[in-house]
Amino acid sequence: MSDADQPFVQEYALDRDCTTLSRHVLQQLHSFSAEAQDLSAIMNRIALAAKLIARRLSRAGLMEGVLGFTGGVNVQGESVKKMDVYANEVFISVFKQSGLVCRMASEEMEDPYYIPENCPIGRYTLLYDPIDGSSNVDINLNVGSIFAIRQQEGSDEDGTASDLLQNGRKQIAAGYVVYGPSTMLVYSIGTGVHAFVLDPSLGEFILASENIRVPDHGPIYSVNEGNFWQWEESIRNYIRYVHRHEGYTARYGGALVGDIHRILFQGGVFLYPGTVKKPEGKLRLLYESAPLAFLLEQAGGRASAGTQDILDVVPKALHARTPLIIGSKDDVSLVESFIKEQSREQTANRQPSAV
Ligand code: AHM
Ligand code: MG
Repeated sequence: MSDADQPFVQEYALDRDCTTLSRHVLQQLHSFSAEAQDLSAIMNRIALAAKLIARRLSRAGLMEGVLGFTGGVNVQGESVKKMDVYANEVFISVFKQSGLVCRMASEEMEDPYYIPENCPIGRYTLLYDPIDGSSNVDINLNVGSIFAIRQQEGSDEDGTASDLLQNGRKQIAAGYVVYGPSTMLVYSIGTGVHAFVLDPSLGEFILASENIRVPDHGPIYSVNEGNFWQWEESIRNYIRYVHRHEGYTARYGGALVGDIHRILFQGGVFLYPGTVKKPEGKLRLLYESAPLAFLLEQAGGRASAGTQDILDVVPKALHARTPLIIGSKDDVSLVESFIKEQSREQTANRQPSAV
């Protein structure tokens, strides 16, 4: 590079270093309206929660009382980890006094948390999974946080949060944080998908990739094949297809955020299908599947529950689960084609044969 190019390169690098998350949100919205300021402030608070969680995770093996189980079970009947509780409370404490949200609903709380009356109350609801893939925490592998923002609709005077039981197209922002070798925050406010890396020396999330597009097809299939014999025949047939064709490679980390992060950049499909005994699968619609579906659709990908787009699924309850097939659009459609084929066969078998 010639000397003449140097000032440009430096300026470019400096500009990039200055593109913080809150500035980026305002740039995306081309506005300083009250709503744009609120969204920017909300993302800033999520970033603060992520920094607190990342800090604790990075020293978890050196501190007392960070790793392992609490001994309790959550609303889903799953054993709760100490990090789940910590991260859930981190989100509450960064939002409680913010004046930005009126309620918060999380995978770890049976009912939504309502901002107390002595604190400023905002018009948004934060839905979140504070630590996703928490079985990875104790072995120092990647985990994530997932979040979505919805506007409160109606008064919610009875405190049932029934307006949250709407489809995922009601989300106005969604994203995740992946706590890996570096901490990355990926978000969308409906204007594409953008990734930020936490620069520990600045304590700021700095723009790393803008307008990320997931390839239409990719080599990765990501699924817990240990469940093979519990699945419907259609999913087994898809996996058999993948085994018999060249160009596929399996990757499964046991933590959704990391698995989807890989697919976002490299293409492919992540599946958590239902089983014959548990057709609704494992993943929660409001805290996991819908936020990630919003993000992948914004990146040009797809997310399906099998026969319906995830963003069209209306939850019956706050903690409702759905099967999830998400990633590159061609790969998601391929999985769906096996599901359609099975349902066609079942319908044909039910028809009385013509005499
Ligand atoms: P969690 O939110 O309780 O951690 O559960 C969700 C996690 C996902 O991150 C991951 O894809 C899946 O559960 C792994 O489940 P399994 O161990 O059944 O493959
Ligand atoms: Mg989870």
